[in-house]
Amino acid sequence: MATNRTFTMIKPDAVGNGHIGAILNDIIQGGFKIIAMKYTSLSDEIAGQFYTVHKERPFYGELVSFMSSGPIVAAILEKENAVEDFRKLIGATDPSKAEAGTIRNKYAKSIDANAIHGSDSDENAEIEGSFFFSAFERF
Ligand code: DGI
Repeated sequence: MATNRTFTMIKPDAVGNGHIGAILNDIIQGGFKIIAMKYTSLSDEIAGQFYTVHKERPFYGELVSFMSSGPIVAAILEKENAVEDFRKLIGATDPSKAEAGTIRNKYAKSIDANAIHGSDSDENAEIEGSFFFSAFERF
């Protein structure tokens, strides 16, 4: 499998609960290399643009206001089979269904505040990474 990239965000709940260090450690121990990273926060407008694919879903408004409720950490990660392996590392969307040892199992409390984002396809990884990082920030 060729080395490729995925995009992640440590969400406001996990940042607020002091889990940035532990989550980055799990990511690095999981074999991912950090290609780009920033600590920032999202306005309602920017969060709405990022999650525009979910615009028609009933939880879109809640999702957007949650994602703009506090600081986040955004990063581009590299590994063989990055998208699929990262989805395994973070676990199911609903933390009560996430396998033991996964990031959502360890650090998330609910389906809406679920600690971390991971791209669901190579195409979205590229779109999401470019949304946050300009070309010269991506090595
Ligand atoms: O790819 P995922 O993040 O695992 O999940 P997704 O693409 O289905 O949904 C994107 C995010 O939307 C998810 O991480 C948390 C939020 N979400 C998903 N389902 C619900 C939800 N938020 C609320 N409030 N209620 C839901 O049922």
